[in-house]
Amino acid sequence: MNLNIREFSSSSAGFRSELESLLAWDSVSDAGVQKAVADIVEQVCLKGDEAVIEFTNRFDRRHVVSSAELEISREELALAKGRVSAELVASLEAAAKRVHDYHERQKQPSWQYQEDNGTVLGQKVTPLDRVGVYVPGGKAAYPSSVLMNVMPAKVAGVGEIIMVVPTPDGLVNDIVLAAAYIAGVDRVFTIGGAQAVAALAYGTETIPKVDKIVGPGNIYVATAKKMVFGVVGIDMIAGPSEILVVCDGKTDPDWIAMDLFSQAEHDEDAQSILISPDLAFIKDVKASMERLIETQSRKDIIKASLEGRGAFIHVENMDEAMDIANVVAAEHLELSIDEPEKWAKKIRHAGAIFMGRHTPEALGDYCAGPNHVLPTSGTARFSSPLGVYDFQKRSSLIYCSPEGASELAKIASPLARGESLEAHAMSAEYRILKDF
Ligand code: HSO
Ligand code: ZN
Repeated sequence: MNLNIREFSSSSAGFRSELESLLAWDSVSDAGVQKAVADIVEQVCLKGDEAVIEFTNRFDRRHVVSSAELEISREELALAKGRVSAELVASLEAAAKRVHDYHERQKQPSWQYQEDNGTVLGQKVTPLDRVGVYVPGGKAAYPSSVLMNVMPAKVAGVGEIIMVVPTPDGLVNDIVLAAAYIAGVDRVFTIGGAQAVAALAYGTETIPKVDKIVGPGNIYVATAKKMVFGVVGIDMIAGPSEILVVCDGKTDPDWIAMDLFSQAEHDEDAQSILISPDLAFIKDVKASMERLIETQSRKDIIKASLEGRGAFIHVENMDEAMDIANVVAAEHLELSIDEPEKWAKKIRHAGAIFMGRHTPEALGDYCAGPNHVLPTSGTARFSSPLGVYDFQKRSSLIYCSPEGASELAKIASPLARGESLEAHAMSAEYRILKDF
């Protein structure tokens, strides 16, 4: 199949603007969607279960009469797991363990230190009480994402994890439920869309109110999450998936072609880019792609993604490749090159860095251990993978000894008076020791 993929070179005059237009992503929020979501959120907030049931029956074509029908028990999750093949269950369990072990290392302890006069200062780390995990239904229902969202919350010690997953026409996805069981989700409700987000944010008679909502979703879910932010915490709002492969031309072109496909197959808006200093290699990869795409069950999505947002970029050398990679700040960066550790030192912006020819993104998506929920659309410049730290919060700790308070009060008093805040000043001054 002929593929019409954008190709350009860093030495061409219009390179910067070409790169800019390649990376441009318009996440326009539709006024119609905003209005519809605002209405759903308001109804759920006002009417609770009644509204949740009404929207669920309408949007998911269900016939729920009582809110009790919305919950899937742990026993039912175990039954769903029993319907999944032993091989797949073993892989889910192995992946869960690896993701768990990786995230264990992210745990941040509380800390404190004591000053000479006895004053103690520190930071106390506390897991969130209750978290909601949104799991999409339909096309983007990924059991691996259940593991990636739930495991860090588990490791953080979150008190209760509530999962919501829509079941259009009442059809449940056994693999998603098996993943929920294995990950240790506490309660599962078969609701989705903006109504599920609103129910988690405000709580209903049946759905417990949570402190933070994480997990991917369609435009309605993303809009609802933005709308309830402030009432609850939310994770990032993810854009389409991206992969940037840097290859020196010495990896099998079929491997690189398939790595690029692995992101492109997610959806038409996904972005796959190859950077190489070897023009002949770029041609080889293109030929591999044109041959291999015929074998792909999702070839229409792959083609649309590659032709819409994919690119081949020819560079002069590896230093230039790294500079461009830092500008792209890709969600996934593959360094399919010699001495990947050396070059990775030059990378400042990427959600995840996959080092070497034997480290395809797909292994990270499922089971290497690091999280696959990563910053997209260049946001790796300022944000990080989903992690244990997203499910922990921090409180400052201050204990003043009498001597310590006296010393601090002498600093605070002039500052308070400088701000014309007399009560502050006096509150501090009361602590000044007379004979100190
Ligand atoms: N690559 C996706 C995650 C995923 N891949 C789930 C397969 N399943 C995140 O960008
Ligand atoms: Zn993926």
